[in-house]
Amino acid sequence: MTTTTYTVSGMTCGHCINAVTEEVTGIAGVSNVKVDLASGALTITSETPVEDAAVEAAVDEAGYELVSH
Ligand SMILES: [Cu+2]
Repeated sequence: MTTTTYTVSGMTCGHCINAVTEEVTGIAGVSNVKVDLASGALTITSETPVEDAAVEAAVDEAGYELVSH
């Protein structure tokens, strides 16, 4: 298992957390997704390391922006 933490900007409420969680959970191999609204931290647990581009695309699809990792 691999855990990677990214930072997402633009999230303001529980709906945002759900949207990001749903999209990121859809990435192949991802087993757990945790979002901290206050810090914008997105923590992804996966079987094998996920591609940064896949995470960026998923966050973008949810309507937010990946600012760092
Ligand atoms: Cu929201």
